[in-house]
Amino acid sequence: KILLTGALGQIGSELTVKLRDIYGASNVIATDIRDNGGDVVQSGPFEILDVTNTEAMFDVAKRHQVDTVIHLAALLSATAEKMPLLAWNLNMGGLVNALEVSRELDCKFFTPSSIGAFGPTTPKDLTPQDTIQRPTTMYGVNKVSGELLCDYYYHKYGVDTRGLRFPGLISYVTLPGGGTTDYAVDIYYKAIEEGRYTSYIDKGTYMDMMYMPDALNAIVNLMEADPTKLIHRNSFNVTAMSFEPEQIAAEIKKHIPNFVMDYDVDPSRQAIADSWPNAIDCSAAKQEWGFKSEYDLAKMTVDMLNKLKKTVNV
Ligand code: VAH
Repeated sequence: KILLTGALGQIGSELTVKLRDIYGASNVIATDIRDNGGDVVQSGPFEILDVTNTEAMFDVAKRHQVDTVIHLAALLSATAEKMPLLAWNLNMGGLVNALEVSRELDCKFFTPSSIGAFGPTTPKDLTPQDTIQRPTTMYGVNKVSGELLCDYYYHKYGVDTRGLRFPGLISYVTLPGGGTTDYAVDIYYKAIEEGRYTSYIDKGTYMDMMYMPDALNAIVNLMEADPTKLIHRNSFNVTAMSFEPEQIAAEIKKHIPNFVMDYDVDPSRQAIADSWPNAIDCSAAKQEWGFKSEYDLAKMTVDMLNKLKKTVNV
């Protein structure tokens, strides 16, 4: 049985559905701080859970006798930079609670890290799996601390912790929320709704990205990987593509010829993006558990536009 926190978030909304398809709806207990009445809430067990409430998390985990914890509840980079202390309390308080539940109930554990765990002194191109990690954002501090804490729980208590350093994730199920890479989500919605987009990230700003289906497969494949093959655990570099705003705009123009993009750079989110790598190396993930991605920018754009045309009012 799987306890999933942050089930209504960008990853959680789709991972809950996928895990219920694979392992059976009744085996995936979805939780979040609120109830939005959507299909995550309707399609299987759902509970309101504030991950900073230790007793509440132990209560849910014990009542459902979970053996796996997938901890997704967190504030993303742009929001965390606006409210750094709230981010520290939620991102680290929630993580410690989820790790303590996993230790006491002997659960397998997953939580995502991010390219945000790297900083301005990290090599920016083909960023290695093992390298300098001195992030300059609260989100990055949370992610590096989280990686170290998850490795600690593995080495000290034997908790089977595993993690992925995700690039910007792109999906059509949830609206962009609080991330720096979310321009690459918003651009698709605006291209269909308005035929135009004003990017808050400047041209020439390369960031790693991945389409959500590849991210969900990576989580399942890592969690099902043979633990004896894992040299690393928290957390693996994974990416599918790296692009800058002009490139995603050009790809959209192939399908919406009149699409136009201009820029109104947001200094705060631009500074976050500038501190991150241009493109990371994911050979460790490929070698240790066979990571691969299916979607490049062209294939993702076709799927995103087709799916969004069905959901947003053109
Ligand atoms: C963010 N989408 O922008 C998240 C992610 C690598 C970016 O961590 O904060």
